[in-house]
Amino acid sequence: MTTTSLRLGAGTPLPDGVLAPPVVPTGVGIVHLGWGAFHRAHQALYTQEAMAASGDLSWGILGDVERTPQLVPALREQDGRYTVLSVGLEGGELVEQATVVASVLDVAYPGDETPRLLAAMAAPTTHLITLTVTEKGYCRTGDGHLDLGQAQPDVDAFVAELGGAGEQVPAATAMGLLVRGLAARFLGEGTPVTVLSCDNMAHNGKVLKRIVDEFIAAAGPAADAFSAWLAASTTWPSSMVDRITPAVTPATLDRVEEILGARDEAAISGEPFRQWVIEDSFAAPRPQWELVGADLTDDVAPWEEAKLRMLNGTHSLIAYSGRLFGYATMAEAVVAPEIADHARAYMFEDALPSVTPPAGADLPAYGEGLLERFANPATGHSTRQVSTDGTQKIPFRWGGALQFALSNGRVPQGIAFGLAAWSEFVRRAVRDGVDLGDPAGTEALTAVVTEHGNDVEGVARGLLALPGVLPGGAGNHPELADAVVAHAQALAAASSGLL
Ligand code: CS2
Repeated sequence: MTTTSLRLGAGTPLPDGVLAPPVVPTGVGIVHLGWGAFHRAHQALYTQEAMAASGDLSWGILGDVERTPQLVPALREQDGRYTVLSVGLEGGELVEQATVVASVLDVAYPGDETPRLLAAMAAPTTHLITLTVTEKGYCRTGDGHLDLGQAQPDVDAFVAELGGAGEQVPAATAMGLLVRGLAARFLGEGTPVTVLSCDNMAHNGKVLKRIVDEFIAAAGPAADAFSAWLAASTTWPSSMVDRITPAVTPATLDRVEEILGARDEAAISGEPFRQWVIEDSFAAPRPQWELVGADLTDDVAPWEEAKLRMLNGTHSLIAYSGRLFGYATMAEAVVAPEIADHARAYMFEDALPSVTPPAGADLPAYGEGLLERFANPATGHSTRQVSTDGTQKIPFRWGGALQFALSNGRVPQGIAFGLAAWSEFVRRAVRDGVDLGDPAGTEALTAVVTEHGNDVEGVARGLLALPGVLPGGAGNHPELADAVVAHAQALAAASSGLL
């Protein structure tokens, strides 16, 4: 590791080969909720490039940092600059490209900066509120409705703020922060705004709007005028986002430091590939992302389906089975003899046939391309990272393909293997006291394993029956359940550990 006292900032000279920010925004046009690694490697980069391509510099980003407050002082010290390191392989050679990004003007932690975030969402110069708060940030109960247990303090603050009596207490949830920001906008100049979900969920815009509607309903008649404004002045497009972005490790930061000759505490790395398909339904101006490769379309659903079922669904299968067989990285696990055939069976026999092909897409080629991307060892993408939040991810990843197969009289063996790998992962994690990485599901998952102990079949059947994981009764389908149990028993016989 190199050590240098130099810190990345606006004035840092950048070595040859590092791409410097082509432009610097003149003001905040976007408030982004859930400012994390994925946003930094994806939307913030598209936005920088769109500003450069269009010459419209009004699209600076203010990021709400939900989970990593230490990044707030770090980014400020760096004048908002950070590095995206693209890592790929070409002809077996590592190819790296460092790009310094300047589209993020500032970040704020809602713990103590809720008033600032609310004011930014209310500002007429803000035209877009975007989100990557992850599936669990949508604050839903197992049956998909707003979890008032979590959201009630924000509902109370929302009612108080609408009545002009609020103290702008810290937001308890991302959903609360969003609705309270919209309320501040309504109470201010009330100019139209687009709310764009960039989370990995089917119909993410609709899911978000439904939760927001439930939040507003919980406030009762006090929110009637606000609701009317919302209906007239906001849109909620869906979008599909894609770029494999591994969690930052000390090694990532050290490598970026070597390349830059300066320390960057907010650096991240990602694969070279990226894709963004956005429903073209905006209530207000937006950056010209289409100039830099984003696809603005009337119908985003086919791409959402293809990506979630083929990419993310296969990812989850590889991650859970990878951890059972001791593979730390996705690249090792996807080609492992115990896993590769099951991943292909899932991808090509279960997921692909269930997808409505997006216009112009070649789905078999898309699937092969995904497997190649997963096998890129340069990213270091870990099975542990992808195995998190199973109860939140499984419904969107496996649910649709499962329903499709069962309604066609077929038991999907790839999905059955994936569910079995998840079940064995859960059983062994609880048995060994390993973190499930699924805060929203931990209580229910632990209860199933506690009830069935080391009984592989009992745990599998218990998990399949959990509400909210599999769509409408699919978990009780007798042949599916038998197939999952058979795979779980085979997995238990083949390996007993857990990485
Ligand atoms: C992954 C995704 O962690 C996960 O669950 O499946 O984050 C995946 O890498 C991205 O969706 C790729 O765009």
